Amino acid sequence: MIKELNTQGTENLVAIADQFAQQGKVTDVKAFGSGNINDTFLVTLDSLELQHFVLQRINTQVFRQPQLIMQNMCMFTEHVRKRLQSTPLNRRWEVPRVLLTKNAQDHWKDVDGSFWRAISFIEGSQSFDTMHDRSHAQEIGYALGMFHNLISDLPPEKLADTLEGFHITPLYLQHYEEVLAISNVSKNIEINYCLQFVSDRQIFAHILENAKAEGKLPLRLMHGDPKINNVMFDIATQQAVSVIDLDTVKPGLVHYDIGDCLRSGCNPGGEETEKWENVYFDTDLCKEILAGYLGVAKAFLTDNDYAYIYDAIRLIAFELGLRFFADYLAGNVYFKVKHPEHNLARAIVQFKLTESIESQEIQIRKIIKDIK
Ligand code: GN1
Ligand code: MG
Repeated sequence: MIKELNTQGTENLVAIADQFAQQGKVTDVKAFGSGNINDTFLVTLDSLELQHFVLQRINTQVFRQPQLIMQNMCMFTEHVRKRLQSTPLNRRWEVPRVLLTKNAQDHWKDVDGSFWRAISFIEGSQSFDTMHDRSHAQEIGYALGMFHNLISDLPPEKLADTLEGFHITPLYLQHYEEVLAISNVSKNIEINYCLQFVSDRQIFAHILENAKAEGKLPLRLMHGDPKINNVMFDIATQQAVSVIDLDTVKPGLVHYDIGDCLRSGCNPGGEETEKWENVYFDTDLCKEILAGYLGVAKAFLTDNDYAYIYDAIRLIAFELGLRFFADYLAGNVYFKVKHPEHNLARAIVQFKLTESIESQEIQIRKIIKDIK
């Protein structure tokens, strides 16, 4: 997809960015971040009021109804903005804003049908792909907790489902079985490892969906993708100031988020490492993230919520591995890849991480119990 854009040329990107440039002139557009689905660019303007914004081409193969994303985003950012106005926090916290086109639309459709939208950039902030230290971990937890806290009073049914089946592990398992049945991939040690790994965890894949169906875990609004590099840090204070990447904010379980944040934040080598033998789940970081999270999220969590935190951590690491592996078998059609084996390598990282989580179950459950 990036390749296609390159052939479109920078000139074209500037023209697209210009649709959203209400003030000033676009002086630069460059690729931004490391997203696996959408194409993201940082746009620079020569205006004093607005120096940058984030321009994104939504992957409409994944997000079939991108207008729902914009609708959700406007709805919940407005809710949070009002809440922060009536009850200000005692530290910097920002919510990305949807920027309109010169024709007052929340997106712009290219001649080739591409769906473009613009979001404000959190000035003076940066994000990281791997965890630095314990205080970084606390801040990541705080960010997710604050995110949940600020939408905890918005009824889940107010937001549309922007990505059906997202984080429903049994559906990923079903998809995996389907692609496996028609895949002609030749087996090797790595592939056999993955096949066995998934096959050993068939029943466990249903744990959160069963708890949801039994009414043990309520449907709430969630972020959907609170991985470490979706938390923005103030460059000067090194405090978390925003959670970005809001396309999957929709009804779901907060456990998907807790699991995703921990599987991402407690993997010191990061999800792109190829040193599989070094992958481990860092329980010290886990403790810090949970402390940061509960510091702001305690008020809306029930006993059942705590009971499923360990399972959520294990499940979401496993689920992401399964998603990467299924996409590898399907020919890399969902996640962007840099080489044909990329999704296989990513899957192994998540499975090694899952193994490490499983081998530390007692310690992780104790951390959750002690912190409650
Ligand atoms: C995808 O595109 P990106 O990098 O923000 C994926 C997440 C995964 C993540 C793994 C909509 O997010 O679920 O956890 O890759 N997003 C979607 O890096 O599938
Ligand atoms: Mg994302």
